[in-house]
Amino acid sequence: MIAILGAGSLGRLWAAKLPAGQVAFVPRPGQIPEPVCYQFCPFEGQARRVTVPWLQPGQSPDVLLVTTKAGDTLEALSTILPRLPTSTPVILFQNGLGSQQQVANTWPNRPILAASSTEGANRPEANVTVHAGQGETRVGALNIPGETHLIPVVQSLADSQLPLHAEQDILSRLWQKLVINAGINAFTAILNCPNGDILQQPFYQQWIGPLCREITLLLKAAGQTEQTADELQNRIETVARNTAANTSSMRADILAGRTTEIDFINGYLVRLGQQHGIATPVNQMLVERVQQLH
Ligand code: NAD
Ligand code: KPL
Repeated sequence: MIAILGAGSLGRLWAAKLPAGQVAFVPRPGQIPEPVCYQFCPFEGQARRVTVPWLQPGQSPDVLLVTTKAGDTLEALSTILPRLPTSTPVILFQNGLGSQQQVANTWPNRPILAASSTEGANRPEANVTVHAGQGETRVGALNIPGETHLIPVVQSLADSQLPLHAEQDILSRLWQKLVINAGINAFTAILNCPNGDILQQPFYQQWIGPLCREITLLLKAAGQTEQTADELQNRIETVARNTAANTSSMRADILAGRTTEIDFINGYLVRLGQQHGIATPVNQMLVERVQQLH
């Protein structure tokens, strides 16, 4: 049995793709025990109805997928983890960085893994989940107890048919995605435009160079593969062009009136800069501008 904490877009994608009967959502305390029913629109092919039960008291899943937003993750896990055996592997699917470390530091003896996923899922209506973009998911251990669980959990998720790989250096993968999100998401939210449109905007053109210079110093301070500011900007702009028509997750959150994950993207970079004595005025400015939109 695979349990999923966070019955939102990504959680519903995984629940729909995993074999029926092998997956359950973790309820919030006091949640109505009726199963979750929704229409699932796969990337290709016919839409279908999906029904997912809630995890029942006493049921012990083989693995827990955590698909809450970064800012909700610690609190959500605090409710469920005391009820699960210490040996249950936990896979964190959050974007950005910071929430993963919070979880690993809070439960150092539990097997904690993280996933970096480029799948795209959204919910245009409450009871409709769309698999909007095909990507891949890399899973790796965040702590030593997680290491022995890596291959078994990747095997147990393979039934989903979603492209999935075991990753030996998941922190580096999370960093690579963080850098892209740090250079695209806030701009799309502030400018209220699709990803590709930021490239023509004076606000983006003014700040992307200084932003990449800050990130270059932070990558070095964090012991990550060093990249020049120009290399970073090229990578960011390649992704912006390849996803030109997309609404970024941060812009989507703002448009839907949800809290964004800015604290775990540019906000994480600001906190890292403070720890290392590296000034991050552009990241700070982007955090403040997005927070004003909340
Ligand atoms: P979402 O807001 O659609 O889903 C989060 C769900 O968690 C919501 O249904 C919310 O009610 C639930 N939740 C919050 N607190 C809870 C609690 N205490 N107990 C139980 N449930 C709780 O968000 P999403 O788009 O599914 O994204 C989830 C995470 O996955 C984010 O960090 C996001 O960056 C990352 N991610 C999403 C996608 C995607 O395509 N949607 C792709 C890659 C990564
Ligand atoms: O990951 C993304 C997001 O929207 O969060 C990008 C790469 C910007 C694609 O939209």
